[in-house]
This record gives sequence, C-alpha cells and structure tokens, in this order.
Amino acid sequence: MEGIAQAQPNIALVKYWGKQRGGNNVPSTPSLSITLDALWTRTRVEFSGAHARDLVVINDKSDEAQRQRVARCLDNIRQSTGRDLYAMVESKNNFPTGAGLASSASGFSALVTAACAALDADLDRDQRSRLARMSSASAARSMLGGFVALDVTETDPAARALLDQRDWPLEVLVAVTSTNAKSVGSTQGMLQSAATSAFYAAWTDSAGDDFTAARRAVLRRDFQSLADVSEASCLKMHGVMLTTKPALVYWNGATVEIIHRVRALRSQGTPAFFTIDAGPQVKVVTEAAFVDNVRQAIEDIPGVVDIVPSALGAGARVVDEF
Ligand code: 2P0
Repeated sequence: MEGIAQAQPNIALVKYWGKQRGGNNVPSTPSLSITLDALWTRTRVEFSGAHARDLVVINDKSDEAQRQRVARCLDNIRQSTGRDLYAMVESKNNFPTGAGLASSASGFSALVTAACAALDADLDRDQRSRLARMSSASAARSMLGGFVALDVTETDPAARALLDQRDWPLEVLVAVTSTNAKSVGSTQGMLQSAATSAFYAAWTDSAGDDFTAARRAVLRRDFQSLADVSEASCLKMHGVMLTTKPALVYWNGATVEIIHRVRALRSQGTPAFFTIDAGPQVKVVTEAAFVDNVRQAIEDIPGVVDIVPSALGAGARVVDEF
C-alpha cells in the first residue's frame, strides 16, 4: 500500500496571514497564488500493519515535532477513509526547508496526495485540498497548478483553479538571501499578529477587496494591476508582522535592496513585481522576455546567495519515482 506524489510550492500574491476562530485551520482572509514549477517536494507513503506508529523522515532526518504534525495530517486522512493503519513517510525537497520558501505548502499537498494514492482513497480534488488545508492552509493551494484561489466564504474551503499556467506563462525569480530556518514559524507568527497587532483588523477588513482586484487582474491577464495589488497585499501583511508584539521582522538588508531595485525596474518599463513571505527571500514575478533583465538587476546585491528561476507549474500529482 504505497503512494508516491510530487507537489510544488506556491507563492501567494494576495496573502494569507491569520486564522478564523473555531479550529479547522480556515484562513481569516482569502488568498490567491501561483504554483511554481522548479521547486518540488516528493513524498512516499507506505501504510502497513507492521508499523506501531507513524514514522517520518524528511530530507533524511527524523524530527519529533515534524513527525507529530505529519501524524495529525494522517489522522485526518484515516478518519476520512475509515482506515486505521500507520505509515512510513519519506519526503525530500530540492530547496531549503522552513526558510520562507513554502515547504509546508508543497509538503502537505504531496503528503495528502501520496497517502490518498496509497490507500486508493475515493476522495476528489476538493476533498484532498481541504485535507491539506487542515494541516497547512497554503498547502490547499498547491493541490492545483497555475493561478489558484483559496476563498474563505465557505465554512470548509478548498482551493480552486483560476487560470492555467499555459494561459499566462509568467516567470518567477526566487532570490534567496538566507538559507537559515526562520526564527518564528508562520502558524505561531499569525496567531501572535491576530492577538497583538493594531493593524490586524484593517488587514482582514481590506483583504477581500485585494482578492477581488487580483482575481480580476488574473482573468484579464493584466500585469500592471496584478503587480499593484500583489505588492500592496505583501507590504500590508508585512505591516501587520512589523506591528506584532514582539515584532516579526522577516526581512534582511538584501530583501530591502531587492524591493528598491524591482520598483526602479518597473518605473523604467520592465514588467516585474516583488512578493515576500514569512522569510527574507524575495520572489520577483515577471514575463519570460524580461527574466535576464531582472536577474541582472538583482544578482550583484550583497547578500543575494542564489537566484532560482521558475516557470509556473502544475498541481500535486501521483508520480512513479521517489
Ligand atoms: C501565504 N504564508 O499566503 C502566506 C504568506 C506565509 C506568508 O501561508 O499555519 O504554512 O500551516 O496554515 O500555510 C504560510 O503559512 O500556515 C503562509 P499554516 P502556512 O502563502
């Protein structure tokens, strides 16, 4: 009873930061993302009566906190499918884990996809997206490729496809400015923001308008409008983070310098915008013809340790090879 799956991280252009009360891990704000192609998680799940508990190896290492988080996800799958076997889970990433590169998004969407395949579970994509969301809300979005929406008007939301990557083949440059794991994880950080940031209510009140504007920009393939709303959503989220007590300062010097360079590029006519998550990496979104321009504009910045180019990619899927 084995399943192998691959999923890729997604980058939110309209951000999720904060959860609704009542458990079930429903975001307090709708979000809109693009799924990447070049970064991936591959996960193998094997259910067997031989295991006395779930065993988890991620990037060749075992960690009890990660094991428990994976086991809780598998508990939800066991509950949905009526199966009660424990599993051996192996997972690997081709990029740094826990450093603001959305490893939990690709990780939990790959885990749910592999586990459902191993159990031959009769769960459709919406059900799998909900199961992924319960473990990590951004993982609901990595179930799908291209441009993806996670609205929160339903009580138990699943991510929905907005536009296929082939219909608007944008490119992303991931500027890595640190490979250290972040000091405060997203789940803890967003709970602290909701409890302590004076800006949190304004953030949740205004997110629906950003989501609507971004959705319209994607459906019209309107780069300038998508750039404006994406940078605004990113900076608003970081405004909430900076006003959290204690402050969540995820940026470093290189992060700030890339922001300036990308804004300068756009003012000179290059279609490019930045977005930044709970970490110091900057993702620059552009069109294929401008990838080299953007790379040249940011690669000499002190502190930029790597630039990973990526097209937009597909959603989580079963694969043959681990
Ligand atoms: C996002 N982030 O929309 C936002 C922007 C980080 C900043 O979703 O608590 O790992 O597991 O649901 O999904 C990262 O948070 O959080 C995230 P949980 P998750 O991409």
